[in-house]
Amino acid sequence: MKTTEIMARLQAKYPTEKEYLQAVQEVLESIEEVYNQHPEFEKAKIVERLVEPDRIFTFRVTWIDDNGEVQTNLGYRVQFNSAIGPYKGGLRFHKAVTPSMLKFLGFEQTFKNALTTLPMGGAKGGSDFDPVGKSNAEIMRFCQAFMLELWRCIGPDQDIPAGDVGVGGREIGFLNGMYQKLAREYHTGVLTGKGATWGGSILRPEATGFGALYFTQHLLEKAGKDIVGKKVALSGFGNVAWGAATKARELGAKVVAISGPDGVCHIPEGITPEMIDYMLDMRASNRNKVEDMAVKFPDKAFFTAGKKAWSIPVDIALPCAFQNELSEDDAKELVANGCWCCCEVSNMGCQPGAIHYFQNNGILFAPGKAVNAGGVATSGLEMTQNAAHISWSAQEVDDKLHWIMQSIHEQCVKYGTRPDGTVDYVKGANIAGFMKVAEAMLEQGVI
Ligand code: 2IT
Repeated sequence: MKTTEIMARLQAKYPTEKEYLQAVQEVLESIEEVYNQHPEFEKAKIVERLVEPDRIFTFRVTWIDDNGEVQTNLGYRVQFNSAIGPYKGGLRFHKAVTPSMLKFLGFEQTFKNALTTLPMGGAKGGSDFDPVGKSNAEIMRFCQAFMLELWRCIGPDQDIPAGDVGVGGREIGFLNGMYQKLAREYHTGVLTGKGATWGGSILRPEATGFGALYFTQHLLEKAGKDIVGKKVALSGFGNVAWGAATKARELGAKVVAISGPDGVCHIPEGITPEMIDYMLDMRASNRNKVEDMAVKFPDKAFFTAGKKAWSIPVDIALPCAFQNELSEDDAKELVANGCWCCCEVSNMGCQPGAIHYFQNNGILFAPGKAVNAGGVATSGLEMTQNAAHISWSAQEVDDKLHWIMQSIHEQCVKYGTRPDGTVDYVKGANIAGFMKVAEAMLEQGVI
């Protein structure tokens, strides 16, 4: 297998699908050497099969807005790979959603889910529906219209969606309500991220952010460092950033910056529990403005328009918002200001130039598919509880999440340790995820 040859073919076939090509390139570069030591992979054309989704559903979603006007969006579900378990992955509602974006996310999800130790295949879905500025009633009507099509593609042993950008507990509630009505069966396990009173797992809302910080702790420990007292910048103020801020604070770090599409809030004394709670109100308002934090806490948070979280001097950067949100220039600015660690919490949050800059300058770096896997892992734990018709305590879920994040870290170390003893977490995560999926595909024949 030659990465350059496969990429040339994919580029010719999908010339406009930039995010998808970027995600595939990163994985192929990492696995090329190991792959070529396994002639049985080459014979079964594992890579050629693995880079294409199993299938993509595309559907029209029509709904009526608060002015009585008819609106039409596109909906998708990309079922990427089910070699190790049923399709599993989030739904993203964002105006920029395209098949390329969902293909990249489904591809990443396949390897991420393999790292969790749980039997889950990879999928992703969503819509170009823009939640910004929408009322609660509009969100509900859109979710119902979306599920009217999606429900035929999913099922508790087939494909289990969850939230992602623009889809949180409220949206999962509306989606689940419509699913139950259509299916006429109470399938508790068809969506994850459900409410605690109707089958949701305790700690699922916090899990992505908590897991990211547990992973960061292991990474720091391996490098002989400690998180206590360290300054942290994070981007976004959605569910993931909220969980990350909560756990970072609990572990003794100081979150001094959060950002949004409008700019950055500098919080010199560190984020407080009241401010962390307020992040949830900011997200639920659908205004998508981080400036609201500075308006609410004028003596603690200071807003600068048009700047990113990466302009604030910190020790640790945690991108928690969107793909490609951290550029090579941002990486240079962070490092020039003293940053020495970046753990990607968003999926593919760093541009390739940023990752190379971090790695070439001895900055500790770990990729999203390892760092943020605690979210989908806890979705897996929610599925287990649903299947057994039981509900675990917060302690039980947190213990399992801890163990899973430790195990993901160990897999990265196993496959990513360099001759000098440092760890290439990108390579480690990609090889570990790939080996599991590739072996499962091999054993199940050419299908
Ligand atoms: O990117 C992700 O891993 C998620 N959005 C969570 C997926 C899930 O099924 O919980």
